[in-house]
Amino acid sequence: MTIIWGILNTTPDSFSDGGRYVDLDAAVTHALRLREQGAAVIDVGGESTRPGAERVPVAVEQARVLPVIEALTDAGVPTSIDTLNADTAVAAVRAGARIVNDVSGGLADDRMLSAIADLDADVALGHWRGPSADMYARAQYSRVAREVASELHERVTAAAAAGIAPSRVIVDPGVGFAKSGPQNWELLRDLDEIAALGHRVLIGTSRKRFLGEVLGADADEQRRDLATAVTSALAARAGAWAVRVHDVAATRDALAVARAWEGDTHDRR
Ligand code: PMM
Repeated sequence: MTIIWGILNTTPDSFSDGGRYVDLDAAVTHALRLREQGAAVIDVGGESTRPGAERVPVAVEQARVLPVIEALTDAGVPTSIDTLNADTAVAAVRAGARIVNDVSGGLADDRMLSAIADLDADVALGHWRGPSADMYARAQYSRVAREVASELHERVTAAAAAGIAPSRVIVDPGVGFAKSGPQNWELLRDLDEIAALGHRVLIGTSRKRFLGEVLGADADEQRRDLATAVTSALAARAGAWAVRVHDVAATRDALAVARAWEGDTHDRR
């Protein structure tokens, strides 16, 4: 069964829910709501990775995320830490996070993989070709899924060399990271090439630009959430272990429909 990661961005500049959850109480309340709606994990991020985003100082990132992770851990809610920084990953796991979610697959901080090796946490390695500020210049592929799989395989090998057991590794093909709209769709269509790596697969399409491109420039957040629920259900059908979304309730319903399609009509209300 595909699980849901609920997104909690504590950044003032994230493109989709920017600024709303900077306040600790508001962040925790929102996360508890996502949990109630069916999120198995709350993915806490303190630095935006959206295209064009500037880096923030590590101290600022940690001041945003650590109190939220501590509060959610106290409340018994599993969390992951969405970070490019090894120091933040270590501090977040000490605060209770169970998974390090590094969209760069360990490339942004060369201390990341060895730091994770010493932690009691799993790691999600994303496909990445460089910093947000200029990633679209790197969107050159002949067969996108094959190249993403091979570059992810390199990251998994680097993780193993750093001492991270393969069973701890989740892979994420990085929808929207150094990929054009059509390349994102091709990647999703060929998801079996990513699944063939033999690791749990995480997919994040939520509210991303390529959905807006299909729906029309005026598509608001609500319409992108509906589109996200559809892509998440299709990703589930293609074998995704987890989907990372803002609107947990809509995706929970879409996943229930996908399961029923597969013959699982078990009532989970
Ligand atoms: N996308 C974003 C941030 N973190 N993490 C993973 N593992 N996969 C993703 O696709 C991903 C991510 C960017 O989206 P956001 O700014 O809405 O969080």
